[in-house]
Amino acid sequence: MNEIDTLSDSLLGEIAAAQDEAALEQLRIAALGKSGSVSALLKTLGAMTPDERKEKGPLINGLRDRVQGAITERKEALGQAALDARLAAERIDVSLPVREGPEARGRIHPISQVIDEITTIFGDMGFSIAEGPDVETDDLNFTKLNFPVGHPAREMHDTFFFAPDANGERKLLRTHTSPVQVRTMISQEPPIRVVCPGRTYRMDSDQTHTPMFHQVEGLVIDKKANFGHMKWVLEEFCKAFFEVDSVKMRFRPSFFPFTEPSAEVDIQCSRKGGEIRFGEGDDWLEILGCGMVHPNVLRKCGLDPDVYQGFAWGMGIDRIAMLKYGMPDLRPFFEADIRWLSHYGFRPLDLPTLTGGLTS
Ligand code: 2NL
Repeated sequence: MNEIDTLSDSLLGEIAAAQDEAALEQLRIAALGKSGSVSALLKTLGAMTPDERKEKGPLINGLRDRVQGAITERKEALGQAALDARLAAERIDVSLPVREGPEARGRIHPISQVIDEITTIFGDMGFSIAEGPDVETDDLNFTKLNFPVGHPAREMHDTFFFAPDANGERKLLRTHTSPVQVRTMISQEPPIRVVCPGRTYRMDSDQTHTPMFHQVEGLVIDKKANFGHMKWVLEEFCKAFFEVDSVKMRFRPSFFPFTEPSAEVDIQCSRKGGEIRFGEGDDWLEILGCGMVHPNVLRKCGLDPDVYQGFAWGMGIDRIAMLKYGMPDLRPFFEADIRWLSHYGFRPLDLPTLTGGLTS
């Protein structure tokens, strides 16, 4: 075998064995570079006789072309192999389940859930939902609701008052959601059917009371709205909320400054082995207060009591949430403990509906 064939075989073998582009570049320099082995052969052509050159020229040039071609080919093959490896390594199986996002992991607080349930039930009965500010005036929280001057609820030790402002007005944290209904009566023409959920505040703190708590109140004003209508509305509410077909209710006479007559309402329940059930048994549980709106309240809110009458009720949300969902202690409600919330919380996309079940 001559010198050219030997060099050709060894170069082509090395090129075919090169494992990456860097090795290939080294080989190219060693063969075709300025002082490369093929370049050295090409330089010998100058010193040859014309006959010798005619014979060796095509052989040496052919070698150069073969080496150059082999390098290009190997480079392409290495590039393709690298791409195949990357495609295989970065392949994504789109059929795998996605990781749960916050919308699946998050939980709705039981109080928010109960407010959603209550507003869904009353919304279905044709009520509007209204909200108002937590910081209220003495007038909207007490005076318009027929609280006499000197009523104990107006005392500093029951109500959170702010320092008087430049005009001497003393704002307060609302002690009930009634000011929202007062605002509704002042700003809207009857008929009124409104439900007002929200935060309320009283200076009370022990095992069963927190200084901030939640209430929902309802108000109906029309020309002939009466106590019988109120009983029906409240009974339908209790059946829907406690998810039972029938429930006995007991209306006991009571007193509120803003209603006359007034009643406290108990619902039938059974208590066995620490478990409470509604719509059965012969125990009673107090769940709300209600009454016919006092004529003084109507008058103070710009309504003529000889034309309009109505009824109202109020209940605490925190306690009925505890009862409905079997939560033994009120305090964790406001501790923002993620472990408690993932146990007692509700899935964010399972919204309460009357047709699909409030808590399906
Ligand atoms: C209770 C009792 C009640 C009302 C709230 C009300 C509101 C207006 C006029 C008349 Cl604007 N009444 N609200 C009426 C009766 C009872 O709440 O035990 N709440 C926890």
